[in-house]
Amino acid sequence: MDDCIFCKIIKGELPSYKIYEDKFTYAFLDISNDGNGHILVVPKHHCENILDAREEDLENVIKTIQKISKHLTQNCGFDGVNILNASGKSAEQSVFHLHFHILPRKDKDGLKVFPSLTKNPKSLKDIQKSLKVD
Ligand code: DGP
Repeated sequence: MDDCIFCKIIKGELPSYKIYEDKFTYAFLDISNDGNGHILVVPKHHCENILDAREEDLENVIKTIQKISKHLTQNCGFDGVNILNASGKSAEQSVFHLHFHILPRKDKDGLKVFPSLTKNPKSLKDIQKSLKVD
């Protein structure tokens, strides 16, 4: 995609701090420079988000996420990772090239990665009824 910033980063037309690359995926530091090393993992094949991604791209991306996560925990002194994705404007996606955020975590690092959500007044049974995949 000509006007996609992540496509430009993948092609080297825009600079990035590369963490990992293979034939199908690219991982680089998020420009926000927050947390303890905020990494983005993207497929090289352009798609907007999880809703239009090809299965093969999802497979390749999740494999890269695991590879980097193992590296972070086995070689870089981290104890765990958070994996986050926003798909769609309503989900606060801001760059429309599929990407997963990896946030390396240490025990008691004090990072607040998950927002605390308001309680849903509906019962779990009612929610199941409206959301279940048949
Ligand atoms: P999201 O809100 O989930 O769509 O995340 C988009 C992320 O992309 C956001 O954390 C900031 C990051 N980002 C935006 N533009 C650039 C850029 O030009 N370079 C890098 N490295 N990251 C970017």
